Formats: sequence, C-alpha cells, structure tokens
Amino acid sequence: MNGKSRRKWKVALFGALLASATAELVHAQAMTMDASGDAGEAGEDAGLQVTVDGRLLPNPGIESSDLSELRVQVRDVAEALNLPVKWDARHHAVIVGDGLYPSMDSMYDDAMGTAVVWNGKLLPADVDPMTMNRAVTVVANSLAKAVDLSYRFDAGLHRIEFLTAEAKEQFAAERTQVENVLNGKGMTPTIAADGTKEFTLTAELHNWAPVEGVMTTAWTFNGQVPGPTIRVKEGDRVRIHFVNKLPEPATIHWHGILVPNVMDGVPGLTQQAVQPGGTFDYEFTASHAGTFMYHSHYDDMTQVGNGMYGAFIIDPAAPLVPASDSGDLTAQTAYDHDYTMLLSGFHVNTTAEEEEDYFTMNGVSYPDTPPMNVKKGETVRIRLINIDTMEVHTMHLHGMDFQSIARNGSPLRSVETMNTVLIGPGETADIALRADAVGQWMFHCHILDHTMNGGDMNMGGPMGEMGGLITILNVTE
Ligand SMILES: [Cu+2]
Repeated sequence: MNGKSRRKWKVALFGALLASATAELVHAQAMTMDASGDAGEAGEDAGLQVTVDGRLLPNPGIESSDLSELRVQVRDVAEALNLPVKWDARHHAVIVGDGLYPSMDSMYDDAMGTAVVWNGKLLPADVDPMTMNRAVTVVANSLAKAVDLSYRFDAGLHRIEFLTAEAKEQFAAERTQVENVLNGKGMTPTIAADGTKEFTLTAELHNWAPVEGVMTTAWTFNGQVPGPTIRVKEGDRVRIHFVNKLPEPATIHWHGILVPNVMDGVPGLTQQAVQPGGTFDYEFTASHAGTFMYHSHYDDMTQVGNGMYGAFIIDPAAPLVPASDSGDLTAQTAYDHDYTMLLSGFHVNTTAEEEEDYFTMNGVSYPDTPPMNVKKGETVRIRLINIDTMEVHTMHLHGMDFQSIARNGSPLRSVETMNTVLIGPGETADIALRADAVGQWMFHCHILDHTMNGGDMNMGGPMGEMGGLITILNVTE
C-alpha cells in the first residue's frame, strides 16, 4: 500500500439509503474513518452524491479529509453503465465487463494490492483501487479519464457527476425532434393509391435526455418523447401501421378521436394486445378538427409514464380565417405560430409511486425547453396536452392575458380571457394570444414543485431552482 493508507477518510454510511427505495441521501450519516476501517468521530457531512448520466448511484462517494481526493465504488459505476462486475479473489481484482484479460498472472504481479480490469484493460495506477468498508473504491476523476467518461464535481450540490458520450449524443440528437413537436410539424405520410395517409409508429425502448447531462431509458414511439406528431386534415382517411418492438405487449389509443370501436386500442376489450414482435394496422377517418393525442393503452403507468404518447392534430377542412386586429381569436383563426406542448415527466431518481423528478414539456425540462420566439403583434396558438399519469397543471403566462379557445378537442362557443389555465390528466386546452408586449415572458406551471429538476432543490442562487415545466415566450420588436 502507498502512503495514502494513513490518510483520514470521511465515509458516508449508507444503511438508511439502501433501505429507502427513493434513494434519498438526506438520511445518510457521515463519519470519519481511516483506510484501515476504524470508525472515527461522526462528522457533519450529509453524503457525497454520485451520478452517472444523472442517475444517482446507490452508495455515496468518499472524500479525503483534506478534500483533495474524491472516491467512488467501482461496482456502482460499472453497474450504472450496464457492465457486469465480478470479484476475482485469486488475483484480488475487480473484473468489469466481458473483455478478455490474457496473462492475468503477469498482469497482476505488476499491480499493487487490488486491481481493476475494465473491458480487458488493467486500469492505470492513478485510479488507485483501494478496499474501503468492504468495497473497492477508485479515484473518481482518474477512473473517468481511464474509461472515457466526462467528469464534473459540482461543489454547490456536493455531487460527483459522470457523463457518458451516449448521453451527450442523445441530447444533441433529440433537439430537432423536440422542436418539431413544439412547432406542430407532423410526420410525412405515405399516400396510398386511394388517398389514405399512412404512418408507421414503432414502439421501442430508447435513450432519452430530459435535460443535458441526465439520461433515462424511455418507452417511446419511433425513439422519441413525445412520439412524432400526426397531423392530418378533417375527413382524411388515416392508416397507422403499429410495430411493437417492446419487451411486453402494447396497443395505441386515439384519445378524443371518434374512431370505430375495433380501432379504439383497448386490449381485452376491442382488440388483442399486440405482442412483442407483432404488428397491428389502425385505420379510421379523422373525425373532427382539434387537438388530440395518441398513447399506449397497456401497462399505462410504465408505458405512458415513460414516454409512449404523442400529439394528433386534425386541421379543419374549412379554410382558416385571418386574424383581424381587434376581433376574437378562435379555433378557426390562421395563427402566425401554432405550438404544441405535451406535459408529462420522468422518474429518474424517484419511484413510479412518487412524483416525477423531471417534469417535461415535449419530453424536456427547463432550461432545455426550446423558447417560443415571436414578433410583436403576431398571433400565437398553444395546444396544451396533459399526458401526465397523475398530475394536474396550472399553466400561467407572464406579461399578457390569453384566450381559451378550445377544450378537449372542441372549440369553445365563447372564448374566455385568462392568465392561468388548469388542465387535468388526459385533457387538452388550446389557448391563443396576440403578442403585444415585448420581453422574455415566462410560461410555466404554477404548481411550484413542477418547476424544479431532481436534486436541484438544495441549490441556491436566483436561477438555480428553475427547471421542469417552464418555457419562455420571447417577444421581439
Ligand atoms: Cu404542474
């Protein structure tokens, strides 16, 4: 062992954490102990969080008493990356991944004490594996460098953050998908000989990043959350070819659209569930103009709760009416901007029974929700769709009133002027406004724990707490 063995270590105990399915660290107590395992006096450290792509690891990190070195359990990091981990007692080594490790004996003769082999490669000496509290720990930033993870220590949150290249790529890849949903841009259909508009929706598990640096496994249509928007005209004949690539059965329900009973997508009632590997063709006529949605109708808390939903917009067959300078805005108005927002969330570090820790507009949380950029005087329609499994939302706009023009797909006979609209799960609300006030105006849910991202509640500072269901209506001259 090297000279570090005499260094004092603060070790956060994690018994309370392991007992808690919520993975909250607030109960974790801290003590100091030296590397030989002797417990010292209790300290005041509430625990050093460790995340991989935003997912909290089961065990806290360990910091040297002079704070110069931060350590993590190698097993936790490997398992978070879905790599198998085993302990090789003969060579006193942690074996991560499935890589080959030829000439083990000569390899380990060179390693002092404990070794870590990661995908067939002996990790370099500065990773410094050390058995502490019956777990093999390694130096966090050295591990990151050795196995190609981005590394950050957030001193304010007291959190070690590892980030994979996949998480960065996913975040970049989904920006266009999110903007297309916001802007109401529908999938391009194939037009059959009889004029039927054909779309394919494939259900599959796919990575998704609700904010930069946080990635979760989502249940998706076509690899995105929300699924791609389907946008057709009133009276159109529509065929949706559904392909199930999930590990469990699924169906699709066309929420609010007046479809034949056999196309309603309720398993065990109107059809057999579509098995993994199976397909089903849904076919119906776009019954009436309005804002609707489609969503899975099988194992709803899992499938809908993790992303299997999308907007279904039916435009009126009659021509839209240009907006006059003073008249009412209605569902028939031709708007300069026509936005769609599906409200939901993800459980990244909370359980399905708890509230989501990342509330999302179109699959992403503030500050990564794209803004609505409009010019002064332009007209704006926002189609709100609440597809959260449990939560109501009270969407509030700063700086301007808006008019409620449609509810649950149907135009309102008289518009109502308001600044906050309440919308329950399964409901839609179309609101409209003239952007007559220049500025950066917040549009957000007024249930205020829906505007925080997981783990950030402790963060100080004027902007630090903002997350979740917030976007900006940016009105320029
Ligand atoms: Cu809310």
